[in-house]
Amino acid sequence: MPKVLITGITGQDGSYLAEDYLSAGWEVHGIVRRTSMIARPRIDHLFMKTAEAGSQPIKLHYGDLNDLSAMVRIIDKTKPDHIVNLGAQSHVAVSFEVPIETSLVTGVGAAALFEGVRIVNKDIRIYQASSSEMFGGGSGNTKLNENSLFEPKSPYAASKLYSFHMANIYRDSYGMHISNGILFNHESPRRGENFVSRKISLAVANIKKNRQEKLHLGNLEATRDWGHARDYMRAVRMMLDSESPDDYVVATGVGHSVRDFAEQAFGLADLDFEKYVVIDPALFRPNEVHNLLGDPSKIKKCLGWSPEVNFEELVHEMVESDLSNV
Ligand code: NAP
Ligand code: G4F
Repeated sequence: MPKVLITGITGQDGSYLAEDYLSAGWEVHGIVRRTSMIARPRIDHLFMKTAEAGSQPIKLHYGDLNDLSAMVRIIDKTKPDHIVNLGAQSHVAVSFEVPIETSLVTGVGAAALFEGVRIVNKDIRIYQASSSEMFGGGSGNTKLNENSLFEPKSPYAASKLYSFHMANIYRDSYGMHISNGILFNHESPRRGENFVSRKISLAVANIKKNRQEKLHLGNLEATRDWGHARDYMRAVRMMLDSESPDDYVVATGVGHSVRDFAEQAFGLADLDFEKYVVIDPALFRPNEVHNLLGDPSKIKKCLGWSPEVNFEELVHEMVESDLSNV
């Protein structure tokens, strides 16, 4: 049975990717941090409650991306065919508060993983979760592609750019199969609650059920190219399955503002967003990425990927999910 090792398996993307690999018949290994709470709500459903622990097709291992010895131990023990590096301090605004931690986990942590693979077995295929944040944004209609200039605007983006370059350096220097997916924003009902899409869908549900009065937001005019996380994790597997490693932009090619997202989400619950949204200066970032719009032509042409869920369907799924869960 082929094996995959996923860092960041407890996150939004890790949960979809684990499902995808399991349904394809792979054995799934995940790296988790020790936390005081054992609950891992995004992946709990993947464990068969009645099975013996040893016979589970999914297994978790304690480790931290900053601990090279743990990485080497886990890679050596699990002997994976693929490694997917999703682990990161992934929140842009938070990275201004904890820039050093972000650099260590999101930047150096990735390098530690590549080095661990080089030490144990250079033939393991690796996916590195790079980000459209590395571009620092374009003007409203500029579609960013693999050749666009990188101008990182946050500690998060700079850390991702470092790991992007390290992935390329390991690929070129040692012939390793490492691909960078330059993914634009992707969301789902499993999105972390402090990213703007989920913050909005959750607020809509809470306001509808009289549990919240107002929604505080920052910059409503920022635009993003929002897709669905499940579609984007399908792209990740395509990169890993491809014979030659490469770098690919993954995006829908359609942009919307935060205002558009809020307007549509509130509208789905028959609420007028103007009545509930409060602009809070504290939520503006020290250095904003105003527009992110991607050009996925390369991955469409080379790997045959295209997104299946559009913006309207995405917002609908998130709002419906929060309405039924709140
Ligand atoms: P997420 O929900 O924030 O998940 C991040 C994961 O990283 C969690 O499982 C987290 O574990 C783990 N992690 C954090 N610090 C770690 C450490 N020191 N050692 C090991 N694991 C650690 O992020 P996501 O949205 O799924 O995104 C997945 C990856 O894609 C991230 O690298 C992100 O930067 C990148 N990315 C995301 C998007 C997007 O729009 N979602 C776009 C481009 C790139 P805990 O559960 O213990 O916190
Ligand atoms: O949802 P966001 O926090 O996502 P952001 O900063 O675009 O980053 C996400 O996508 C990146 C890919 O492009 C990933 F690499 C990264 O890991 C993460 O997944 O913010 C989106 C926009 C920003 O312009 C922000 O200023 O929404 C604006 N915004 C307005 N009010 C807000 C809020 N963002 C958040 N989180 N919270 C607000 O209240």
